[in-house]
Amino acid sequence: MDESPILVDRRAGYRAITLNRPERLNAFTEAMHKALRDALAEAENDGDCRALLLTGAGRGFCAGQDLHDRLSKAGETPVLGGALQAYYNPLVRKLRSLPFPVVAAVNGVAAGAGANIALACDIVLAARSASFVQAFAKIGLVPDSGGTWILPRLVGSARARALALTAEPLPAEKAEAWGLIWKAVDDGALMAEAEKLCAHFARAPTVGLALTKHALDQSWGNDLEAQLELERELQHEASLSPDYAEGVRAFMEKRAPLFSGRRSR
Ligand code: LHQ
Repeated sequence: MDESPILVDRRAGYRAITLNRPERLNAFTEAMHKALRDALAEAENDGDCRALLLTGAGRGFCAGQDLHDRLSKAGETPVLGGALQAYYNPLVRKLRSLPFPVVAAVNGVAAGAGANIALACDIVLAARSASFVQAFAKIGLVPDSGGTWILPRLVGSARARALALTAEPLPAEKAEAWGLIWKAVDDGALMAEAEKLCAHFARAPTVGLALTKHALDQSWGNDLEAQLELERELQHEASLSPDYAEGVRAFMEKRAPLFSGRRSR
């Protein structure tokens, strides 16, 4: 078995990253955080990378923080706050701001920070056998990794509160029905669906998609007036991309567009 805490597979136009500590349901250690941080920076700096697929090895997606690891130790020094500041918060910010779509393929249980890291991705597909658990309440912690922000926005206050306060597992199909995730799919079809989506994004107008991610994220804090103004600015920026020119040309010529994903002319 490969001992690296994450596996990176460079595919045509996208990268697949697999959290790889299956014996611990891919719980996060400091080493795994560092490896993931480096892999995300590399993907971001690679102009040919136009999507990212995030999944887990074995039967789980991610069980959150590894409770045996140094970062989990409670005591006199407030190490947990430090762990969020050093690793979890930058990870969530990075997933939200990567300049291409991030697809989570949740292959099994996603618990604690593992659930909220999945939910920070742009599109979440989950195997029918997977579940989402806000496990924090079972160990006296507060949902982190953006959980208290994203849960009420995705499922509304009543459901967010019950999920966070009870730590009850939410099965994938119910997560789809509640709008927590995009789709629950048959276990055997999960990876093929996620790969198909990433292959689609690898040929998509990446600049426009990156600006779309930004607009949607900003909308939570904006009133309509501010959002209209932002859309005006972003549309101007999108219209300067070579892919906009190609999209219009292809439409006029009644052919499929060939998007380069290039960030400037
Ligand atoms: C684990 C873990 C795990 C270590 C399963 N650690 N070994 C941020 C900042 C700093 C510190 C604190 O935390 C945070 C954010 C957080 O993420 S806090 C939340 C941490 N996560 C949890 O509390 C979840 C703990 N795990 C569970 O509740 C269960 O394992 C779930 C519901 C995920 C899965 O249950 P089962 O399917 O029944 O599997 P299992 O419990 O038998 O686990 C399989 C193995 O994985 C087992 O090891 P073993 O040697 O006994 O076979 C577990 O000990 C290990 N494992 N989660 N977080």
